[in-house]
Amino acid sequence: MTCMKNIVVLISGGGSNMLAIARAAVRRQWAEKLNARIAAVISNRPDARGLQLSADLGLNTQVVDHTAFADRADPRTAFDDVLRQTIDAHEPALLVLAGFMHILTPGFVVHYEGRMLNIHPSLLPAFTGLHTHRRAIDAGCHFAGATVHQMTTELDHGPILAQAVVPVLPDDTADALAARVLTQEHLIYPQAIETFLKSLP
Ligand code: NHR
Ligand code: GAR
Repeated sequence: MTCMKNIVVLISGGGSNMLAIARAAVRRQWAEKLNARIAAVISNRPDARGLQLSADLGLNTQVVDHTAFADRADPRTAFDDVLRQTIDAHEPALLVLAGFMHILTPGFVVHYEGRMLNIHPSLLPAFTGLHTHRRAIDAGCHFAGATVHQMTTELDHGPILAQAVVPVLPDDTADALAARVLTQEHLIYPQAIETFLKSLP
């Protein structure tokens, strides 16, 4: 179909959010009801477990390895240029970051502004950046969670589309908290994407 809304998913690791999104696409009939499909899953790490998961689902997978650009004068821009070309070959209506761990340049973000979502494992605006679960425990937070937001050029900022809250338990470890948050991510991210798809022209 010519006007299919293509979704491109960026991953770096386990790919459990990608899997939740792919399952929702089938279960909720995004192709039939929203004219939307996952056109490709792209990883910046060749060893990402999510790549195999994606391939097992029959999804189109690609790798753009950021370490291959290390010797360039401007490695981040060089990587982003190739990543952008790889993504744009799919003419995406929506770009979804799902555990993508590589910071993107402002030029890249501007190119996709208004059609790029991220899930961040904290209750934004608290704990932008990395090691969010360790930091929430160390700060004595009683609650933690995850946030789906539109991306802007400011790291881990942008309009919030969905949040989920989980308790921080006594003697929690960062891993235990991360696992608790992740189960909620799998619920809110597909839902937020579906709502966002419905809002697209
Ligand atoms: N890029 C821009 N420009 N803006 C954002 O808001 C972004 C982004 C790229 C990724 C996801 C983000 C998160 O949800 C994300 C948001 C990676 C880092 C990071 O420091 C920070 C935030 C996020 C993702 N990455 C290191 C880097 O130097 C590498 C860390 C690693 O490989 O383990 O790129 O949390
Ligand atoms: C998720 O918890 C996601 O929120 C987080 O990484 C995990 C990826 O899991 N994202 C970040 O930390 C971004 N910096 P997954 O690969 O199994 O979806």
